Amino acid sequence: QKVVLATGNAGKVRELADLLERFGLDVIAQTEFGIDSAEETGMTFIENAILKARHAAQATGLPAIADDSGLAVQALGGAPGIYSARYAGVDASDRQNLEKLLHALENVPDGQRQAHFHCVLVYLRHADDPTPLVCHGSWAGEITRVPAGEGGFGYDPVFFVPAVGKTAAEMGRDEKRGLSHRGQALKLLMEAMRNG
Ligand code: ITT
Repeated sequence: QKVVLATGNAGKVRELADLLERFGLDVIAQTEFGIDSAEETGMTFIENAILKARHAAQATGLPAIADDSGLAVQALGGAPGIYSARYAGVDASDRQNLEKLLHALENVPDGQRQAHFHCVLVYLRHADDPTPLVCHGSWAGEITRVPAGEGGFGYDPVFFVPAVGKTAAEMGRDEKRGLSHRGQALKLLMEAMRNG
């Protein structure tokens, strides 16, 4: 079964594609079709994930999986949230977003730096599928004062997981996936797909 992975984010592809392949899907990244990105006009991770999956399904005629995710920081009232990818501006790099976050939290004391990653994965059987599969995972951590680690992507170097004593960027790919918002959403999605 072919499926288009509706993301232009290479970090997401690395964390999703191999398990979906092992699950039995023939995963084709959106970039291989040269599809442009969908406009993310939704107010929720769920809406944006559906918009992205629908856009890719429309453009390819294939079933589509999309990931909308982000970081919600308690001391910032849940920001950057759905705006995580463009926190420091529309064309901001991961590094610029992360620097902006550290700056925003400069005066927030240790003990008040809690945050959650969220990931919503959506599976659309076809562009006008009225009952998409929608799965959510979240991951609790704390924002560090300095980046640490080379793995992962995005905010991983400043996302510290106390129970493990590491940032997400200091974890191996399988270790991160065993704990992360995306790993949990993926597990739920594969269960949902197995059940129809
Ligand atoms: P697509 O829309 O093409 O999938 P995107 O990067 O624009 O790519 P989002 O709009 O979902 O995706 O933004 C998610 C942002 O949240 C992402 O760019 C990261 O900065 C952050 N993020 C999500 N999951 C993360 C993770 O596992 N580790 C670190 N940062 C993450």
